[in-house]
Amino acid sequence: MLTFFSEGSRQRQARSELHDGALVTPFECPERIDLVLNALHKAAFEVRTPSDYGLAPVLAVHDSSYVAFLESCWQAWQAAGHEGEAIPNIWPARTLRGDKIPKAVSGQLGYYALAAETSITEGTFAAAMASKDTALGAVEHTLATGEPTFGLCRPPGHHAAYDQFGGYCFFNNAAIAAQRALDAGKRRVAVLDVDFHHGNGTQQIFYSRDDVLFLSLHGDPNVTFPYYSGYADETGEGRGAGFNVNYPLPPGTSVAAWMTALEKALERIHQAECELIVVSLGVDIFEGDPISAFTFQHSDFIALGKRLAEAGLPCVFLMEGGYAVEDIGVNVVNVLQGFKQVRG
Ligand code: SP5
Ligand code: ZN
Repeated sequence: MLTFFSEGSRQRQARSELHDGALVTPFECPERIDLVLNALHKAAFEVRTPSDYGLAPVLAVHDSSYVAFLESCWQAWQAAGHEGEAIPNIWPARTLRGDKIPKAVSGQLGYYALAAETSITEGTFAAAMASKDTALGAVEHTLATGEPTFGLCRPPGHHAAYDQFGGYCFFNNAAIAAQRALDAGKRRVAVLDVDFHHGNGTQQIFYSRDDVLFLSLHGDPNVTFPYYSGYADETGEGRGAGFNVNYPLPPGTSVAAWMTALEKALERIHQAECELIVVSLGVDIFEGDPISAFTFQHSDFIALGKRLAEAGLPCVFLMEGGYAVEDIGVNVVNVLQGFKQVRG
């Protein structure tokens, strides 16, 4: 299975993440890339550099003012004389106005952010551009050949909504890839999100559409980030009614119970006659993940890859989360190896 990866992903080198009330070194760190690349090389996977696909595929799912904000934010933040990294500290929360986009960068940050852990820094926009190119390189190859692909996206994407960043995400790589597949002629695409956290951004982007079926298995939002999205009663609206499926699961959920939810998701994908699956592959479902609470062991990732292969559809795997850095390489490779064992 071919992997796509863009070196530009290294340009995000944030120093700070607001975590448990302190600024810490971000869990979503550049070292994640090399640990996955090393494991891929060891397993003899070929890694290819994607083309530059420009901004058009980003603007197909994101707001142009939001994209312009991401591009200019770091410069504006510095010009305003702020010393640290760009981190929001006020939002258009429920009792404030949501219809104003302030002039000051601090006001814009709150408008376009959905969480405060994710700083914007010098290379953030460039890395987000590289990450969506990785996703697009992967989906283009799958569309052209029918072969499965893996896109080693960094930064991840599934928390990024139409006009909001957060949860370490800026551009929604899975949404960009799914939209590209539709534009290339697929009639319906499934985005299957197995990251520990709910893919609120992907859900929001496609919530009123029936051409993308979004399904997510994740930690119960009552007790898990992003808290305000990911409940089972979020099922889509308008034409999209029935095309959004959430499987919130309690912390500590067994792999067997998780796999039962996966069976239901795959059944729904089959029933909806999806023609391609984009897998939002977060390996933060690993038991050793420092910020998550599911119980996957190394070998369970092989079983996951096998089961996805048995679904029989063209498959694009895109990297989302996974922060047990010493283990994320083997966990990713195990999914891909499991898939290969079934589909060659
Ligand atoms: C792509 C992705 O996996 N994003 C995750 C973003 C999570 N951000 C906030 C996490 C807060 C975790 N708090 C748990 C503390 C456990 N000790
Ligand atoms: Zn996650």
